[in-house]
Amino acid sequence: RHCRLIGVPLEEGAGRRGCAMGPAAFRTAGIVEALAALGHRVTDEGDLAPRADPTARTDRLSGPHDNPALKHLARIAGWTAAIADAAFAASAGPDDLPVFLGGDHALAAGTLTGLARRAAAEGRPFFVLWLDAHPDFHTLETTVSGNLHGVPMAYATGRSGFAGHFPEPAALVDPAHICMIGIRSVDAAERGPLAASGITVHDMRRIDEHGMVALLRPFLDRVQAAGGRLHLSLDVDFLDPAIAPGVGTTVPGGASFREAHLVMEMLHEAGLVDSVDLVELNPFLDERGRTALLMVDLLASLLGRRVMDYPTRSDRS
Ligand code: DIR
Ligand code: MN
Ligand code: MN
Ligand code: MN
Repeated sequence: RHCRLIGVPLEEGAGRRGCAMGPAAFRTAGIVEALAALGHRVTDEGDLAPRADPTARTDRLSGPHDNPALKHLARIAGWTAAIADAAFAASAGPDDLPVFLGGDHALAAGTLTGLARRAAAEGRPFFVLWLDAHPDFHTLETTVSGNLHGVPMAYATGRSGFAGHFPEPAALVDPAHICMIGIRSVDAAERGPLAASGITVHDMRRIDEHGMVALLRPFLDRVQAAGGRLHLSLDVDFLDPAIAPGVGTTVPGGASFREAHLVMEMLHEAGLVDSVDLVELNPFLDERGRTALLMVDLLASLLGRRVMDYPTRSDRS
């Protein structure tokens, strides 16, 4: 594959600063070298910048639907426009595999809609595997924190209230083509709409009870049968905080080291993933880069690294 690394130093969508350092931390953790060692062509395409988006002239919604909690609305709208165009452009070639180095999860408003546009142009259905503690299914009107990393899935699936504030999406994501795994923090205002949406939601309890394979396999079979384009959106807080402390919104009871690698190994074997978001890494909160290194190892697993050809610590020293 041609792995196209695209840095998205966006941190205004999260409640704590630091995600803007994410792209640099992934590079320091050796992401280019890890993918190149697997035989992929790798290009580091640098960092994106937000557009001055004419859609959002203010940080406020007007009228009765205003939400005083909202933070950086116009700025995130400008990022969304730039990211959506970059995602569409970076997915044009048959071998292209764009990897978006976040940056907080607000960046998925751009990647999901830009990649949905690409899939539509190809005449293929677009599927999303969402690995996260959170569904990020708030609208601009329902978010309580006002942190816009909590809204990208609502925007990309066409929930109401974004028009005139975020860019008009070139294409939407069909909720029936979304599978969420690892969910364990859902706000009250998200619950009803999420349950009614048609999105497949596997919370942590379902992983405990059925195991990762039984949850993931049916979804991958559906993508395969449909000839679909598959996007992986991996939020650091999918992982248990004991192994991934470098994130601003830790939630106890997350995916284990092996559960996470198993997902990546299954995705590699299926050969279906066409694009990836690595989001919410906050190097300011990390412990000597261990979360950045784990995320790079997971991506390497997705792109073909196996135990039998992985250098051990003693080989490397
Ligand atoms: C919470 C936390 N649902 C919010 N969201 C996210 O602020 O809306 N944390 N995405 O990572
Ligand atoms: Mn998220
Ligand atoms: Mn999350
Ligand atoms: Mn409005």
